[in-house]
Order: sequence, then C-alpha cells, then structure tokens
Amino acid sequence: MTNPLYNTLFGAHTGSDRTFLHLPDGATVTYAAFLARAARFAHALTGLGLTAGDRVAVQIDKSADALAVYAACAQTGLVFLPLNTAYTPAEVDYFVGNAGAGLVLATPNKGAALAEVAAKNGAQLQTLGDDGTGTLCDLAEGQPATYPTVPRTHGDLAAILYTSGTTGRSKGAMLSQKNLLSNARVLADHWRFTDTDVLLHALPIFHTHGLFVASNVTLLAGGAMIFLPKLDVDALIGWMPKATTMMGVPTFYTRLLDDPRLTPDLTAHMRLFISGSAPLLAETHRDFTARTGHRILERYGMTETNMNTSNPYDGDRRPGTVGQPLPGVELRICDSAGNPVQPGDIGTIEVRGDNVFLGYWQMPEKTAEDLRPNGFFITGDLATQSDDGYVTIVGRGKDLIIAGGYNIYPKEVEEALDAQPGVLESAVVGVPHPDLGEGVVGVIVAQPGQNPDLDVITAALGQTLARFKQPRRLVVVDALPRNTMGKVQKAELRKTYGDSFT
Ligand code: MLC
Ligand code: AMP
Repeated sequence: MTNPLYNTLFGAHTGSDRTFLHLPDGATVTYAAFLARAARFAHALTGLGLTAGDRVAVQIDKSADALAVYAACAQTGLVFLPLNTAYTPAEVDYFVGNAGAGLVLATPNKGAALAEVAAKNGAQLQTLGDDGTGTLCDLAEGQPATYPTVPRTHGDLAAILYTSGTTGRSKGAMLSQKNLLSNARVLADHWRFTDTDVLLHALPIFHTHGLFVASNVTLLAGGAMIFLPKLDVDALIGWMPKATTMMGVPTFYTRLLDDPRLTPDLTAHMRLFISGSAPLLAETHRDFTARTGHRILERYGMTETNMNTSNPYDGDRRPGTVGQPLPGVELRICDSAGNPVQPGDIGTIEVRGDNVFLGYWQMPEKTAEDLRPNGFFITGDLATQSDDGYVTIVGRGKDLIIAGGYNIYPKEVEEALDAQPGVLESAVVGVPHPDLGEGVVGVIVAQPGQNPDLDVITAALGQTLARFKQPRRLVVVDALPRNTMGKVQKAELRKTYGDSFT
C-alpha cells in the first residue's frame, strides 16, 4: 500500500460524515471536514517548497487544526516534529537546528520570537493559532479539499520526537510509519476500540501519549475524541457522560479523586480508563475503583518504543504493575551486559519489536548505546517480572524525574543552575509531590564568599528552561553529600528534601 500511515489512519475515512472531534464549545468536526482541512494544509505546506522527508517543527496550541497539520504531514511525507508549548525559544533553537527543520510552525503570539530562531537555522516560519488564524491558515484558504497522497513505505520516517538525554543534549527519536501503525493496531485491538468509542482527550498532543496512543488509536478505530485544550477537572466532569474512554497521566486520576463529583453515576457511561507515562500509585488505583467501580488499566511505554506493556482488558488489572508485554513486543529483564536476570530479580527492561524506533536522529553513537545490535532497546527502567508475565517497575536506572508525565533530566537543570552568578555547583533531584508525582528540588552550593539570590536565579532560569523543568524548591547548602568516589549522593538528597512538597 502506498503511504500506509496516511491511508490507514486518515484516508480510510475519506468522505465519512461521522463525527471525529467534539470541540470545547460544543462544535463538532466530521472526518470528511477534518480530511479536507488537512488536504488544504498539505497544499499550503508543499506550496512552501517542502518535500517528503523534510522536518516540520511545530510548537502550537492543541486544536483541530494542529491535528490536521499532523495529518497533512502524513499525507505529504513530511516528518512531523512536535514540541512542548512550554519550551523557551532557546530550547526550540536547539531542536530546530539539530533536526535541520525546513519549517517552524509557531503560535501567532510566539511568531516574532521564533522567527529569529527559524532565520538563524535557515528554516521558514509560519504561524497557526487555535482559532483558525495564522499565516498557514491564510495559505490554506481556497486550496483544494483533496491532495494526491505522497507514496511512502513502512520504513519511512513519520515523526521525530525529542527526548532529553542523561548526558549532553536532547536526542531526536526517529519513528517510522511501521512503528506508529503497528502500535496503534495492537493497542486498538487490545483495548477494544471501535467506531462507537468517544475518547475524553485532555492530554497535550506534542508527546507520544496524547498524539500517537490517543489519536492514532481513535483514528484507526474510526471513533471520536472530545478534544479539550488541557486538563481542567470541571471540563472532564462536564464531558464524561458523553465519553466512553479516557487516557491520562496519574495526575488526571488524583485530581479527579480530589473532586467529590467523581461518583459511579458520573462514570456510568465509561467503559475504560487508561493511565500511563508515569507510575500510578496502587493506592490511586484502589481508591478509583472504590469510588467508581472502574479498574484503571495501566500501561507502560516510551517515546522511543511507543507502548510496550499493558494490563489486560479482560482479567486481572493489577494495581502497581504495568501489565504484560503487548502482542508483538518481546520484553526481557536484563543485567547491564544484556543477559536476562533470574525470574523475579530486578533488572533493566529491554524491548524489541515493530514498535521500537529507528534510532536517534544523526546520533549513531547514542543510538548504539541504547539499541543493541540484536534489536533490543535498553529502556533504563528497572523492573521485575512475575511468573505470569506481569511487569512491576521498581525504579529508574537513568537519572530522570517525571513530573506530571513530563520528563526532566537533572543534568540539564544542574547545568542551568551552575551557570548562575554565585553558584559553585548544584544537584537536582525529584522528590514525592502529591499532585505531579515528583517535584523538582535544586540544591546549590555557593561560591566562596557569595550569597546567591534565589529570586534572581529563578528569574534567570525562566529565560532558558521551560517552566515545568524549573525547581519548585531551591536550597543553598555548604556542601553536597558525596561518596568516597566523590560522586554526589542523590539518594541522600532525596531523603533530606523528601518532604518538600508533602
Ligand atoms: C504544568 N506545570 C508543570 C507541569 N505541567 N510543572 C511540572 N510538571 C508538569 N507536568 C506548571 C506550569 O509551568 C505552571 O507553573 C503550573 O504548573 C500550572 O500550569 P498548568 O498548565 O495550569 O498545569 P496543569 O494544567 O495543571 O498541568 C499539569 C498536567 C500537565 C499534569 C495536567 O502537565 C499534563 O497534561 N501532563 C501530561 C504530560 C504528558 O502527556 N506526558 C506524556 C509523555 S509521553 P507556574 O509556576 O507558572 O504556575 C510518555 C510515554 C508514555 O511519557 O508512556 O506515555
Ligand atoms: P518519555 O521519554 O517521555 O517517553 O517517558 C518514558 C518513561 O516514562 C519511561 O521510560 C518510564 O520511565 C516512564 N513511564 C511510562 N509509563 C509508565 C508507567 N505506567 N509506570 C511507570 N513509569 C512509566
């Protein structure tokens, strides 16, 4: 089939007057209208001289149009490169330069700041708002409602999603048509998605969870999505009686539990609640069942691998576990040399299958560090596996903080802190946070005789780091705890500052 991704997810719905999107104001978008909009964007994008394989970096607000740009990229063979809307222009600069993007698509209010970034990196700039405005909309105006789909194969690159690295800069995970499509098929089947499903969608669409897991599965099944701009508990509760499924990070579930309106009646129309991207506490799982009767289905994945494991649809959804390997995913728990550990022992999760990415964009040495020659990807997540295949994640080998489902690499924050006046060195750790799962604490050692101004530091970080990465608590200490090898003892810091947010 030419262009399997486009034809399967989007083209299959050509001419369909079924509802694809329910928008916050109550308006709806049919599949046919969505595809026509995507085709117009396809004309606009290719009219700029972009051709298959070119990278399109998008930092735009969630909207039907934003998703139509994703469809347009699939149809034209452009490589979709979504970016967190919280990233500062300094952060976007790196992604655009590293990916060699041909186009930067920005929200109109960030157009000026990103025009500079685009120009510096030899990219064009267009804008797209969440209200039908922006220069790309102007270009799409009056274009034909169909576009001749550009042939692509399973192995062709469909998207690049950047993930931060434990050392050095972020790496662009290259995802092929096959990676995305194979995972969407497995998930739609495993979770029994059909064209009668209505997914409550309040996740961002610049990450795997909201973009691929949620949207691709819905598209494949021909279902509908209630497409909300962000998590707002009032909106979730208002829309829930019209939905059949919801996907969220654990914060979605803890915030719902905090609301007395969460009752069996409210959730009576729902058939499935799914959680992922960060650990769901067994307690949250149990509380949710007690309050609603629904057993949250937890699954586990990564940007590089799409989804790897899932609790079952029928059968035992075990609190505190991420379920069993999905069909087509080989999973093993290994020591650092890649040898499987004894059953029940702790090791690193390694996975192989059509879901596993092609490698990191133009970083063969980083790819070789994480992807074994035999095709197994080393996730960096520590886990055990039960005799009947259930995986329990017990920690992370990688130095990673996950706050509200966003990944934060301490090294990047430490480098930003170390660059501040009066700072000799720093260490950044994640500690329990009741709302976000983990919260960021920055521990600073001052240069001799200096007294760093924490307000000045916080303001300065705002220029370089997205807000969600910035420490919610900063402390100054005389010295960092180190072991005999001189390595900073982060476990000790996590203990000392463990009650910062609780
Ligand atoms: C927002 N803020 C965060 C944050 N989100 N801080 C830390 N971590 C986060 N995740 C900050 C803002 O900068 C702001 O700071 C304040 O919190 C309120 O902002 P907000 O926009 O009103 O936040 P809110 O709507 O409450 O968002 C919280 C959230 C959201 C958890 C609902 O972050 C979210 O939707 N997360 C989902 C992330 C996701 O999709 N991850 C999937 C990755 S893919 P201030 O100080 O200015 O007020 C993946 C693979 C897989 O991991 O397996 O799925
Ligand atoms: P990302 O790089 O943003 O794709 O984040 C992937 C990481 O999120 C994984 O390597 C895990 O550490 C974590 N993760 C995803 N799902 C789960 C889950 N259900 N439980 C625990 N951690 C998870």
